[in-house]
Amino acid sequence: MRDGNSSENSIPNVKNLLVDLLTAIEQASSSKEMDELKVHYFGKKGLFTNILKSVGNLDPEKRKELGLEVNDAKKTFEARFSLQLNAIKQNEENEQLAKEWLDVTLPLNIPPQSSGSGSIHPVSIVRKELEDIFLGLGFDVVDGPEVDSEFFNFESLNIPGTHPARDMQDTIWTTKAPYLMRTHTSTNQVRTLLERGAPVRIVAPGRCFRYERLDATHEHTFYQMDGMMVDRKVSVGHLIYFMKTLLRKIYGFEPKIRLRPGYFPFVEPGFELDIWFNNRWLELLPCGLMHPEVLKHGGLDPKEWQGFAFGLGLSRLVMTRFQIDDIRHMQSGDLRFLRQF
Ligand code: FA5
Repeated sequence: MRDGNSSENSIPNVKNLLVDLLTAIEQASSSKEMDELKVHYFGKKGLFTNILKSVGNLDPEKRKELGLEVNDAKKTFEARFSLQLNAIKQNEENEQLAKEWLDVTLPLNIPPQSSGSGSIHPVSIVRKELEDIFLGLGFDVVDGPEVDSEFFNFESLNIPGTHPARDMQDTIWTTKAPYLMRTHTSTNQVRTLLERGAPVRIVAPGRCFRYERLDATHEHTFYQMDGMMVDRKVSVGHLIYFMKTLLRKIYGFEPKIRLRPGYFPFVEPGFELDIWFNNRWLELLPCGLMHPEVLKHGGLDPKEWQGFAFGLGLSRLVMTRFQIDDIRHMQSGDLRFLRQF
């Protein structure tokens, strides 16, 4: 790099310096080098800055000319600088991505099973069976976001901010209000009504998240499958028929269940359907007739339309299906557990 000290002859130096600078920019290959260049030429003690500082001994006409030239040089520099910096950053990002790239086709360093292949997770096995059962009963399968709004998780389900029912589901909030990790798959009820109108039959399997005290039947991240049927005449009779059909098909026999009143602000009447498992009753399948307020949020007139909804504890159903004694095995990533399926 040439020196840019000013003198009577400093005006040509601006041009020379600029050429040097542009060449250096072209050759720079990292954002660090670019930062250094900026400081070297335009920093407090930079070469161009020094020129400007030492114009005192020039006559006013020359001073003005020099000032303009340095300004022009700075503009040219800034334009080229930002172009080159963008290109460098893009390169750096690509290099980083290339380093972090994971070849999922590479064989894992895991001792091979007898079959040498992986297996399907028990939740996926049962979810697929459920989807097939419901497709056969005229239901569609829908999916919704895991990070959802307070509206779809609570308000649309007749649970306003002050409602004590919010405490029934300990919520994991994001730092961006009003978004949260959905506490249940019931978020799909009003979303589907708004998207599809009525009549409609859907099931919505997916992950839910709660700030829970963990034990053998409670996980912080678990699966549910909500279901909903809305039509002109839907009664508790329909609800019970569908719940019994579901359980008979999934177990292959009629399991021991009990139906008792249950409270959820989004159904009226509401029920808890429990299943006998490991010598005790396990809450599995809460359900009920959809509350008029929910139908209204979905844009429907409750005098014209009725519906039932249920929220199956999918992870718990999987436990009972495969006699898994602790729900925490399911997401433990323990291969000894997974290889049994
Ligand atoms: C609900 O989440 C309601 N949305 C269900 C519903 C839908 C009711 C539609 C009426 C109409 P609840 O919080 O009880 O309700 O959860 C439903 C089921 O999810 C429970 O019966 C249980 O089987 C399962 N569940 C709840 N919390 C957990 C958890 N921490 N770990 C595993 N399973 C859970």
